[in-house]
Amino acid sequence: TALITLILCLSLGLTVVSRNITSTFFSRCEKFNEYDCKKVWDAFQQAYVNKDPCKVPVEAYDPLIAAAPFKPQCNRMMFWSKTKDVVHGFTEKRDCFVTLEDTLLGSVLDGLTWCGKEGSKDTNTTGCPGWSDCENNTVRSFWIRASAAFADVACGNVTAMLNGSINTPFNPTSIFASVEVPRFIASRVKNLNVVMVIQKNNISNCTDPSLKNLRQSIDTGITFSCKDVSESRIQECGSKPEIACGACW
Ligand code: AVW
Repeated sequence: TALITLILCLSLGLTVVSRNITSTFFSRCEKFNEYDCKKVWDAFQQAYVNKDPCKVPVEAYDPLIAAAPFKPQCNRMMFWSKTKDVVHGFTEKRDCFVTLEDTLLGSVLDGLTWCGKEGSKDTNTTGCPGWSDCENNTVRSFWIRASAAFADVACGNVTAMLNGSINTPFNPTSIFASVEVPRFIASRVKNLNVVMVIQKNNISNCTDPSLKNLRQSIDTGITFSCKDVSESRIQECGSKPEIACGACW
């Protein structure tokens, strides 16, 4: 009985440590019908379990991406930088655009923290390295890998929401600038349409010099446009289904 008690306690301990992320992962995953969530969970775990949380390279997630590939959704793909809340506030209400966080992998891991530990089978959700604590950290490598795969399937008219309330709306260190934009290729992507989100106290807009850098860094053959759109207009379009997607801005 001592042995059985020990085994019970150990498995209970393991369950408590990873229960939250496991149940969140599965309950979010099961909303998507066309994937085998157990297979996706196993591919997810192999990326970081039993590893130093600062030694998980971007490539560690290749098998996860292969287990849940992104489907191209031409003319509906939405990228963003420093506009997470306004973008998702909109995509939640209207079926006009698809962001990474609306896909299976993006949605199951959105807002979560996870990491493993050398010599352990556990998934921890506390005590994990922060975004900038080390280069190859478990969570950051996932978002870089997933963003790259999402950008790889971009096609047709691509939209990006940038933030007019910061100094450099197109920041070279962002995932959008460093991982996604370089993957837009003219043979797949026709236009890159920037929606500059303008709030009351905006300090930049489509005339910002950083947008010139964006225009210059995109593949030749992809046309570029930028439109200043007030945050309230985006919210209005989110709450009024009678406004057609193409008439939002
Ligand atoms: P972002 P990106 N600490 O708004 O262009 C913790 O800067 O980079 O936009 N988490 C962080 C940090 C940090 N210092 N920096 C970034 N993050 C996480 C995927 C955090 O979750 C989509 F397809 C934040 O909400 C977009 O087109 C998120 O990264 C593109 O990448 C985005 O940071 C947005 O990346």
